[in-house]
Amino acid sequence: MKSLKINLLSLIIASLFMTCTAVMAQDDIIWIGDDYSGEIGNVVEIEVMMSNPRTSVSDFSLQVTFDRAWFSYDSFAKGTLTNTWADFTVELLEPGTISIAGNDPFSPIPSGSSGSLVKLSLEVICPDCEEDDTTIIGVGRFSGDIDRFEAQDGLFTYGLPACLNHGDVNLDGEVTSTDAQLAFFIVLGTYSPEYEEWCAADCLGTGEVTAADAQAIFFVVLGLGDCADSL
Ligand SMILES: [Ca+2]
Ligand SMILES: [Ca+2]
Repeated sequence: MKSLKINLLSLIIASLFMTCTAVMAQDDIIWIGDDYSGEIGNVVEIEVMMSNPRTSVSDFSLQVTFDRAWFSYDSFAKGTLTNTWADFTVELLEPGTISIAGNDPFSPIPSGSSGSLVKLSLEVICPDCEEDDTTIIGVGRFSGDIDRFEAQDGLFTYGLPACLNHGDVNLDGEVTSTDAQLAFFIVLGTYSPEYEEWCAADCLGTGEVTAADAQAIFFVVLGLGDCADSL
């Protein structure tokens, strides 16, 4: 009986220890949102993401770097974490280096948040890139509240852009009954879609276009559902 108690006690201590180390293992980190891909002429939206379990952020600056032979900077949009910030600047310091800075003492990003700081649109410009060539999109030079955050770079692969399952089959910027109809034509084989159109028609993101996708797009039109990706 005594040994059972000791065993139980050591089990509890061990599980407490594991819980503590699991909590401690969560670091404040800023990273390039995804593995991206695209071809010449594509405009790719790069997201700079942040997870800050420990540190509240009301003031930061950072730099995003990329190969100037691959991309030219197009435009930016604020991220989900910064969209209410009035003081927010994005500046192309030189080709391949973008500086991003923001502060808002009145609406800090509370610790425990996770989301995007900024979205950068970069146009793929490299004429000599070949399928599956890769390049790094870097993030760093952190200062302000994020100066001790970890950084994690992103990878860009030259090739077909990401397959987005958003339901806008004719790629006109909105989901309407026309898109549902086009999806049906794809199912019936009476319309041969381009890559992006096919991806859009696979509203449910299952890897094939079926009548269920056309129906799902109708539900989006009626406001009764969503596709796998938002438009
Ligand atoms: Ca459409
Ligand atoms: Ca599908």
